This record gives sequence, C-alpha cells and structure tokens, in this order.
Amino acid sequence: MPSSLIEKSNHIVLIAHENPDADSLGSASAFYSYLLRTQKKITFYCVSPTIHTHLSFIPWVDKIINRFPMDADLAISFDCGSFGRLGVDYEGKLINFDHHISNDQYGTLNCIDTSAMSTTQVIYEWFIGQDIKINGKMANALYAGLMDDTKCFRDPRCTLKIFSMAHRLLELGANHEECVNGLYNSKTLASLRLQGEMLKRMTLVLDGQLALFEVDQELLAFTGASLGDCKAVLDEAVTLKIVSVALLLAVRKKGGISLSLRSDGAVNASAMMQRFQGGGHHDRAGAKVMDKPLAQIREEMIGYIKEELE
Ligand SMILES: [Mn+2]
Repeated sequence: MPSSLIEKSNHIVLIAHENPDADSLGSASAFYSYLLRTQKKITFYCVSPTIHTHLSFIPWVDKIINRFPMDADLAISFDCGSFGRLGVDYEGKLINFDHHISNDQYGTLNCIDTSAMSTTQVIYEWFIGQDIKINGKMANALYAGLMDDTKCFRDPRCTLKIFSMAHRLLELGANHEECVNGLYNSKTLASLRLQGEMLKRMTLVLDGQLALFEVDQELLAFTGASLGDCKAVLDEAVTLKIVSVALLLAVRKKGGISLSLRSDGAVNASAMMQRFQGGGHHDRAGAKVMDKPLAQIREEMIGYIKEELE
C-alpha cells in the first residue's frame, strides 16, 4: 500500500519526468500539498533544469530542484513510463504512479491504471479512496493534468466519468480560466514560427496517411523554438482528414534522434515506439534512438506504419 510506505518514510522525493508536462507536474504538485499535512521532509525533483514558464501556475513548481537529495528514503514518480524518464539512478523504495500503457513497472509499488486519461486521474481516485481531503490548490493541479492529457477535453475517449471528475475538481476550487490560459493561451512567437516552418516542410507519404516531419537543430535555432514545441504540430497534422499517423524525427542537441508519434487509432503508437525502446500511449508515444542514422529510422518507421495500416 502506498500509504504504509509513506507512513514509514522520513524524507520523500516527488519526481516529475524530464521535460515535464502539466500531468506529471500536476500529479506531483497535488501530492506535495497532501504530504505537507504530514510531518515529513518533502523534495520536489525534476532532472530538467528549467520548467516551461507557462506551467508556473501549477502550485509548488517554484519548489522544484534538479539535484536529487541523497538522504531520501522514499521516492514517488508521477507519469513516468520508464525508469530512465526519472533522470536519476535511485535504488531505494519507489512508488510509481502512472497511466502509460508501456509502463515497465519499475517501482517497489506500482499504481498504474492504463484506462485513466491522466496520471492526475490516478492520483485523484487514490485520494478519494483514501478519504484524503482535496483543497483548492490540489484541485487546480489535478485539473491542469486532466485538461492537458485530454487535449482540453477534446479526446474522443472523454466519458461522463471524466466530466464528473472535472466537475468535482471545479467545485473543489480548480480554476478553469487559469488552466486554459496557462496551457493554451501562452504560446510563444518562436513556437508559432516553428509550426509554420514545419507545416511548410511536411511531407505526406503512404497515400497521405502518414504526415512526416523532420527537424534539425538549424531549424530550432532559426525559429528560436525548442524541441518540445514541435509536438503541437503533430497534433495538428492528425486533424487532417486523410492523415492517420504523424511522425516527427528530430535531431537532438546532445546527439541521437528523438521520435514522436501521433495516431488517430489506426496504429498503436506505444507498441511502435517500444520497437525503439520508447513507449507512451495508444495515440501518442515517443522514443530516443542513439545508434541509428535518421534516414534508416525513417525507412524502418515507414515500413512498420505501412504494415500496420494494411
Ligand atoms: Mn500523462
């Protein structure tokens, strides 16, 4: 039980994954608020040295440090599908809260619900089950994660249960306006310029079913955008009626190729990325490949996608 592990610990580290999104940060944030009620020492950790400023509306994000505390006796990871995503070689007790279908159960205790739309849903349901009171700060953090992972409730799998959770979180003090503004009305000019350039260079293959994007460091430098900004374009590409799959191959600054895949359901994105030791969800997944050139990955991916679409 997570509660007995928590009870026995003195210094608990909450871990958001590298380049964290609102779901990872929101889950850890809500947990941070909850743990403040205990007499424990708490650290909010993330390996990425800078967090996107548009996510600073999530409570406690200002507490994040990127140095892992040596005296921690329990770590809790949020929304991290694999151990590598934690960004630290921690060998102690670990609770793994997640909803990724590809989660490889690296925790001492694994609290994974792959049917949940967000990790904040897993945390929300755990709080409810434990009779833990959810205050306004916690509600806002949980709502932000749900909003982000459902693409502002546009995901076709949003059911009555999701809207009931959203309703309840709003009653508890979540701020819809703040979350919409933080997540959707805070684009940078650089990211819009990048999107324009990427759409110009997009190629359609496999009879237009696959939208292919390739990004190098030159394009990022030219637009001033970051690798994370590229992913929004993939979501746009999948909204094209003929496109079922969108693939991004990006040359990483530190070497290797970063793969991001979006699917409208025609292919299993997570399974496909697992071929490259990555993972994610049915509709969106990613991987990092260090040992193959871009052209080879492109050919392999087109082959895999073609096979699945047939
Ligand atoms: Mn998530």
